[in-house]
Amino acid sequence: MLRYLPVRRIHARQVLDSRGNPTVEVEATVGEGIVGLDGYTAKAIVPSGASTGKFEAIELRDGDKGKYLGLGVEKAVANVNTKLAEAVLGENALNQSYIDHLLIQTDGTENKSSVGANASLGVSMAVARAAAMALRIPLYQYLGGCHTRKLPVPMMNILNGGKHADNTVDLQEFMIMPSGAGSLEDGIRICTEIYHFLKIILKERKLSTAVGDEGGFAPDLEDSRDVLELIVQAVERAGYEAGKDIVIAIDAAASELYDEERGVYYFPGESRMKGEDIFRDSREMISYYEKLTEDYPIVSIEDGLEEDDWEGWKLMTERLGNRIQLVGDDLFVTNRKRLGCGIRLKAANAILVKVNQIGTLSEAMDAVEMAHHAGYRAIISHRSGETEDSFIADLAVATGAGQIKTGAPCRSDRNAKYNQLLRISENLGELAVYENPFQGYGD
Ligand code: 2PG
Ligand code: MG
Repeated sequence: MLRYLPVRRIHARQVLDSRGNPTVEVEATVGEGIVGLDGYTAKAIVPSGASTGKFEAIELRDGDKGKYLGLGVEKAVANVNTKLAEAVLGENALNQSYIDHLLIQTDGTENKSSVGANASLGVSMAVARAAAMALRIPLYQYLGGCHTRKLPVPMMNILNGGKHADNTVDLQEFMIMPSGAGSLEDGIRICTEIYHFLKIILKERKLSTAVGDEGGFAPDLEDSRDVLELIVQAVERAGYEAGKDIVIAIDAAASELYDEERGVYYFPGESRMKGEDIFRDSREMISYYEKLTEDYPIVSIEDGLEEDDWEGWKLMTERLGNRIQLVGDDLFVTNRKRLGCGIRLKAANAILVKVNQIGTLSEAMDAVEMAHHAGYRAIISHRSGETEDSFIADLAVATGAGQIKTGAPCRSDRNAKYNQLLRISENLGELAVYENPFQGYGD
C-alpha cells in the first residue's frame, strides 16, 4: 500500500485572475520510483476577493505601484519558491494535515501575514491535487473519502451589485437556487435558462445586459425589490415557479455598506435613484430583510449585517434564523475561532467557506467540520476574482456541504466550476445524491 509519497518539487509563478489582477499559481510534483510511481505534477491557482472581510488571512501583494498598480504577487511567489518549498520538500504529500501544519508553522503568524495566505494556499491545493493524481483517484474522492457522493445545490449569482459592479444595486449578490430540481444537471440547466430569460427581459426594458465580476447582469435598478421582481419574472418566463422550483438567496455584503462613524448602513445606489439619503441601522436592516423574506421566496441571507456587529447578528438569528439560512462570510472568514464565537452566541446558522480566507485546505475543511457538528450549514464559495481552477467544485462534493456559491452560468472562470461538477456527477452516476437543502420551504 502506498503510504509515503514525497513532495519532490514546488514551483510558483505569477499568473492573472478573472479581473486581470496577478495571482499565485503553484505546481507541485510528488512521487518516487520505489513504489512504481513516476513524478506527478499538478497545479493550483489562488482566487482573490474584492469585498474582503477585515479578519481574513492576509493576501500578500507587492505594493510596487509601477507594476500591476501595486497588485503584483512576486513576493508571495518568492515565498513559495523558497521558504514554503523548503518546508515541505521530502514530506509526505498523503498527509495533507501535516503539509498544512508545516505551511502554518513556517508562516508563524495568526493571519499568514508573513508568507501570505495566497502563498500557503497555492501549495496546499497543489499538493492535494498532485496526491490525488498519484493515487489515480478523483480529487473529490481523495479529499472526501470513499463515501463521498453528495453533490451541492448551486447558488447562481445572476444579478451583481455592490463592489462587484458599477451599477446602483447596493446588495452585492442576488442568487437563484434550483432547490426543486431532481438532479444537478437539471439544476444547472434550469438556472441557466432563467439567466437567459433575465437577459431577454432586461433587453426588452432597455436595461443594460453588461455583467459584473461574477458574471451576473448589472443594470441600474431602483432598489432590492426591483431586482427581486425582475428575478421572479425571469423565473416565470422560463416556465418555472418561484418558491417551488427556484428559491432566492442574497449576499448583502453589509460590511461594505456600513458607515462606521455614524453606525448605520448607507445605501448609495438606492439613495441616488430615489434622490434622498437612505440609511438603515442594525434593527432596521433586520426588519428590512424580514419584509423582503415575507414578500419573496428568499431562503438565505449572507452577511446581512457587518462583521463586528455580534449583537445585531444574535438578534437577526433570533428573528429570522428559524425560517431562513443566515450565512456568515465576513463575519466568520472561514476561521474556527470566529465560527466558535458565533456558535456560542447563536449568531448565524451557516458559514461561507472560502479557502483563501484562511490559507490552507485543512483549516478550511476543519471549519466545515466544526459547522456541521454544531448544526450549522456550510457553503463552499468562490471569490469574485477567480480563475480556470475548479478546485472548489471538488471540495464542495468532498465536504458534503450540499451548497456551492460560484457565480452566474457565464464566463469561463465561473463555468469551470459548474462544468467540473457536471463531470463529477457523471462520474458518480446513479450513486450521486442531490438534495434540496430547503426541503419543506413554503409548505
Ligand atoms: C462574497 C464573495 C464571493 P468577494 O462576498 O461572498 O461572492 O465576494 O470574493 O469579493 O469577497
Ligand atoms: Mg459574501
